[in-house]
Amino acid sequence: MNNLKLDVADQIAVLTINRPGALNALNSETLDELNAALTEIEARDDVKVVILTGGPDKKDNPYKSFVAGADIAEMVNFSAAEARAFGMRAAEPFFKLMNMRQVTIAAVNGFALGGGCEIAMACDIRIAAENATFAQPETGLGIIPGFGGTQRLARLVGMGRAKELIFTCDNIDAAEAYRIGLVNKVVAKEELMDTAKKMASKIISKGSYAVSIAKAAINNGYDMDIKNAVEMEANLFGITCSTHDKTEGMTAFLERRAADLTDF
Ligand code: CO8
Repeated sequence: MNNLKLDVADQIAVLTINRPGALNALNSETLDELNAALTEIEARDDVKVVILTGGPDKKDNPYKSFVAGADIAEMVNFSAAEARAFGMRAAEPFFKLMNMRQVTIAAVNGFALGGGCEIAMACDIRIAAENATFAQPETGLGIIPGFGGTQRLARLVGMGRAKELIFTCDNIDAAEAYRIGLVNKVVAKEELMDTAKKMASKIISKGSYAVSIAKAAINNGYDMDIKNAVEMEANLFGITCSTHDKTEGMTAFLERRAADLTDF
């Protein structure tokens, strides 16, 4: 892979977007590599959590940029059809981040602009370094967010705030992103990866099958009416009751000992 690095250790896959000359902007090649890497990860039993982050810039500053957007140099001459195809090319890996059975965490280590904010929003959880900057600058470029930003931002922070951010193109810092619910946590930049890995380890210590079913329940129910959503949840709850982990987890509680979860 030219623009992506994959490191797996302790059941955590760290995916680093690495285009130092373009502040990790997403071009077609990177989107395809991301899609291939996520397909591989989905099939791996030794990965329970994926952490997505940005590599250093060309001066080797690791906290400059998470992803500075979609690649403007690639998009500048797009026809309408090419632009649509580019959007759909991103939709596949972005939906993987959102729906894959493993938990996905964006560790936002600097600029998360345009497509950078959008890819972070496709992850389950966002942890930001204190120096991170978020924005949807697209309308200033004469376009709109096209990697799901008009949809996911409104779902995360509410329609009013999403409209303000998209219409004004304002940059917001990590503290403001936390205040409006765009990120889950803000930490000192030096602590970003440790914090993400600690959260990943905590998630891994739970029943991984139950976590993946809970993720599916939250995702699938979000756009359903509440009655059908709760029924869907009851059905999924029933499935978790057929697992070893349910028997072991509850028996261990009653016997006042630590549970030995096997992830199914
Ligand atoms: N695309 C391509 N190259 C980029 C991008 C980008 N998004 N961002 C930065 N770069 C490149 C610069 O061109 C520069 O390259 P070079 O060194 O060869 O001149 C290098 O990265 C370093 O950038 P700067 O010199 O500009 O660094 P600064 O520290 O001065 O500024 C900024 C950093 C503020 C991040 C600045 O680079 C910037 O404003 N970047 C663009 C941010 C932006 O507008 N992002 C949104 C892009 S649009 C988008 O994401 C749409 C998504 C949906 C598409 C859907 C299609 C269907």
